[in-house]
Amino acid sequence: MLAFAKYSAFLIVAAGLGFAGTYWFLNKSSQDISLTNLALGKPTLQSSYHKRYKSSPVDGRITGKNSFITKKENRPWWQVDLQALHELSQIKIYNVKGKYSKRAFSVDVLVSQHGDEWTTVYLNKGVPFGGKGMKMGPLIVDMANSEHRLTRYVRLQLAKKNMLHLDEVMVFGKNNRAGG
Ligand SMILES: [Ca+2]
Repeated sequence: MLAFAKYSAFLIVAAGLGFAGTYWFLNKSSQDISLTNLALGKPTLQSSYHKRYKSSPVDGRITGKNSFITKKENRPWWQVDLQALHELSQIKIYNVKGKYSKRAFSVDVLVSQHGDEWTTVYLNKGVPFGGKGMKMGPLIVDMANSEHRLTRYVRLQLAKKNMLHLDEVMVFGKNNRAGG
């Protein structure tokens, strides 16, 4: 009886360690995938330049200030080239602090595999969002369940005539080093 009890206890501990190990492994692998900011340091382009900034919206530094700004025009846009096809999980858009933050509320998100044909994957439709030092957090666009998550280019475009300016844009996903 004592031997059986010891054996049972051993099985329970072993199963517990097994579960903990599996949880740690799964958790670690999902973090590795979703926490890679694929936009970091990648080439960007925008529809026009109102002013040039030394800071960049893809340098990983969130300041609450503008890091790019277009001229006032119809449907201005900004885009980043991830330089290969990647499976995206999430796009995080940090607005600038102050009254001009509302300009970005009409932002749409478009994606393209080759930079020629674009598919709209998200319409923000005027919903307020913030960023560093603001009550509201950044705009988070879920891409993990999008049928268009495999992409190379990500474009942000206003639905209206205005100036497009933001602080930081992060594009998370599975890093496809082999390219595609
Ligand atoms: Ca920045």
